[in-house]
Amino acid sequence: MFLAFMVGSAGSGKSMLTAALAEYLLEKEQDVCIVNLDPGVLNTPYNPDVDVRTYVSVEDIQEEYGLGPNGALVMASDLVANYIEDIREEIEDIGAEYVIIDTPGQLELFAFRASGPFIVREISRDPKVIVYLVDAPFSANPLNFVSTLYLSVAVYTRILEPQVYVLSKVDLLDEDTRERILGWFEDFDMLEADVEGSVRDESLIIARSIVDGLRGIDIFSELIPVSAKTGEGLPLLSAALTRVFTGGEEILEG
Ligand SMILES: Nc1nc2c(ncn2[C@@H]2O[C@H](COP(=O)(O)OP(=O)(O)OP(=O)(O)O)[C@@H](O)[C@H]2O)c(=O)[nH]1
Ligand SMILES: [Mg+2]
Repeated sequence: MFLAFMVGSAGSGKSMLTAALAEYLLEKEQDVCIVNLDPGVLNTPYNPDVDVRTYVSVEDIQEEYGLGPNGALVMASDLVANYIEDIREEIEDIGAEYVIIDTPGQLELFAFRASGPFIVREISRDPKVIVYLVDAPFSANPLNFVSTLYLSVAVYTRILEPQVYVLSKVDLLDEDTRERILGWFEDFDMLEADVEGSVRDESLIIARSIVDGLRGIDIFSELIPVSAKTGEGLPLLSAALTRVFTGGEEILEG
């Protein structure tokens, strides 16, 4: 069994990508199980095989504890940890080869509270990968791109599983912007130049230092342009996942 967690900032396209990747793998006649770990989601663009909302209800928590929507979401995400054995059993009973896991809308609920890393650790002992979504329209600004990468580093320090980077919603970018963002990921000198160009003089030293900070971090392997809407990039993403899961021994066809 292989587990792929979709992780990214709010609205980065996690749920849509969960649906699109599952559909792609099913078409390739792979066994797929979809898990929804987001207790706050109202409608999912897929039919979850395993759903935390069976165990935890944000509405009930809001009523019972008199919390606002954000407080209730925090509590709900933590409470999911209490049901991790049930969730693990459900996933094991289904016994699919690929388990695609949609995570809570707010990345910080999943990555920065104790419950998220605990859930990732306890959900299975099988190989895992974090699919980190870099929101394409948001990342067209070089400083936003840098902050998204830092966020992914923070996720890595918490979860310590291999990360595959996806430039999500790439259908929303024009060709130039798309190439520029992909170029930044490959070449931090280019990123530095564009960051410097986008800040005022007094922030220049800070801008240089933050890009320099990225140079020492070697978790950035490749950034795969993907659209859940058009299906672009799904074969590349699937091949990248296979490489992680098989330690590079096997490369998926087409
Ligand atoms: N054009 C385009 N829009 C997308 C794509 N993926 C997602 N969207 C849109 O982006 C918005 C957010 O998508 P979701 O999949 O719900 O993102 P999410 O990360 O699950 O969002 P939260 O769980 O609410 O944080 C929706 O309006 C989607 O229709 C894509 O590949 N292309
Ligand atoms: Mg979602």
